[in-house]
Amino acid sequence: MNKEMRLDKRLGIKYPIIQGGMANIADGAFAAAVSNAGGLGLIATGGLSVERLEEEIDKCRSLTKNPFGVNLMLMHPQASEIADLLAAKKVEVITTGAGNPSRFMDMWKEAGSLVMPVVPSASIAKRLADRGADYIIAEGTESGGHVGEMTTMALIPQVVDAVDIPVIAAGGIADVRQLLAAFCLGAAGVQVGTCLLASKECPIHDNYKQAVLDARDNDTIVTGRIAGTPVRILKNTMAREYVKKEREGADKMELEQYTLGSLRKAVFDGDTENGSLMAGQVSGQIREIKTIAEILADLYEERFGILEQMKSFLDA
Ligand code: TUI
Repeated sequence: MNKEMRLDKRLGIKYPIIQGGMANIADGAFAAAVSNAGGLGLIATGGLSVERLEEEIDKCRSLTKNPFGVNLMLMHPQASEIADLLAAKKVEVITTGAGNPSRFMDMWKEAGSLVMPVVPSASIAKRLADRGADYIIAEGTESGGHVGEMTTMALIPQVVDAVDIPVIAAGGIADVRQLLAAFCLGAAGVQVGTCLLASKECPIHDNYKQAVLDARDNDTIVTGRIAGTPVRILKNTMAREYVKKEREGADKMELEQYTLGSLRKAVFDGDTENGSLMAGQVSGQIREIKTIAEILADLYEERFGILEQMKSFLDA
């Protein structure tokens, strides 16, 4: 692979690691903490007004000299206004999720931003690469939050083969083994979210962090697979009720009762039974709270030991 394509080389940052969007969680201070630790921090727009977002961008700029970005959640009711703001503020990196960002891409590129849509399939990746994306972030269904159907293992090589631009792997990556596996699949970098929930700097309620630490491999569930918007969260009372009602054929309005404001309940109130605790399948391998700097170093600096073990594959 062309080295310049690698995320860390392209951006001049320490690690080829980008932080996932994380609505209602990743504010300016958190994104700056990730960027200061050597990754690419992102401010999440989900749950923020345009005015609050502008404040968070200014705050992030005041807290770090390193590159950072903004993730535009395209289901945001003010997505167009936010898109304009990102161009006006000349945000260095723009990632998008939960929809098609085509209508904004020319404007962002003219503003000099690097555009990195998050996608769940090779066909959508190809469409957005042809439209002028700089990187594709291909996200497997192992992720927390809004997910597609494809697993990271099956998705990444197919996206790499479908596009001529570098691909960042997301979904199911929380330690160095998974990071190296993503590079073996052809990725130019990785995106992580769940492992950063268990950081000292993460502003979520302690109950949410504890729930991630307590989770075992099979403790996430996808709500909304039938009703429309699939979202992976930790199993709790709300999730079980939701999926039960969904199976019984409840309509969207009835289901919304369970989800309305539920992410905020988890993040701010620490309500682990009725809140929506978005988290990925890697929750089961996360055992302790660390600093962001420790999490990123553990993800990357340990790679030599694993590669040493892999050398047996080079033997005749
Ligand atoms: O967007 C995410 N993850 C998210 S967004 C979010 S906030 C939210 N909360 C409740 C309900 C819905 C959203 C929490 N987690 N990941 C990236 C992602 N993008 N996953 C799937 C997609 C996606 C889906 C369809 C991207 C493009 C797309 O294109 C559709 C089209 O027609 O082009």
